[in-house]
Amino acid sequence: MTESELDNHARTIAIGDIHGCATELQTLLMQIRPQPEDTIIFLGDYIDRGPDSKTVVDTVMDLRKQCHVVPLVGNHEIMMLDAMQQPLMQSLWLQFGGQQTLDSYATDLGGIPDDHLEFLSSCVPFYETEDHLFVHANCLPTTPLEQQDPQILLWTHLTDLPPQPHVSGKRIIVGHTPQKNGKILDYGHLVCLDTFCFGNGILTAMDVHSNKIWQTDGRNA
Ligand SMILES: [Mn+2]
Repeated sequence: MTESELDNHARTIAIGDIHGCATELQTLLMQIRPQPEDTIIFLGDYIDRGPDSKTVVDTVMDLRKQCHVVPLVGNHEIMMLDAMQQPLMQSLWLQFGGQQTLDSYATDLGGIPDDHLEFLSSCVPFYETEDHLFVHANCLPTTPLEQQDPQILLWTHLTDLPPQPHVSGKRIIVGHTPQKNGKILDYGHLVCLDTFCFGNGILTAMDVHSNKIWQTDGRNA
C-alpha cells in the first residue's frame, strides 16, 4: 500500500476518454476539485476527434502540479506517435481524428511541441493498485497486466471480448468502448467510463473507493 492509500482523505479517481474535449475536462476538474493527496488516473485517448486536443494535453500536464496524476496511454496516442515514425501510418491516424488534433496545434506533425510529445510518450499501458486494475480498453482474465497483449489493452472493445473477472480479484476500470447513452457500463467486476464525450459532451470521472461519479452536462447533438 502506498503512502497516499493510507491517507483516509486521499481519493483515487479515474477519468474516461476525453478526445479533445477541453471544455468538458476543465468543467469536470472544477467539480472534482483535486487535492494534493488525490490520485487521478486518466484512462487514455486525450487527443483526436474533438475540438481542442492541445488544451486537453496542456490541462493534464498542468494538473500534475496539483495532485498525483497517472496518465494511461490510449490507442489514439499510439496512432499519433506511430504516425510520427512511419509516414504510412499518417493517413490512418488523420482519418481517425488526427486531423482535428493537428488543427488544434495549428501545425503539421513536425510542429507538435517537444514537451507534449514527451508527455504523450511517457503515458503508461496500465496501472494497478491494491484493489483495482486500470487499462485503456480491455484485458485477458488470467494474465497479469505486465504480460498482456498491447493489442487487447489498447484496442479490443468490450463488445468484441466480453469482460470476465480478472484472476487477481481486482475490479477493472476501462475506457475505449463508447457508451453512447452517456451512462457508465458497470459489470460489477469491470466498469467502463467512456461515455462518448466527443459525441455527446458527457465526460465521466469516478472515485473508485466511494463509487462517486462526476459527469459534465451533455450537449444536444
Ligand atoms: Mn480508445
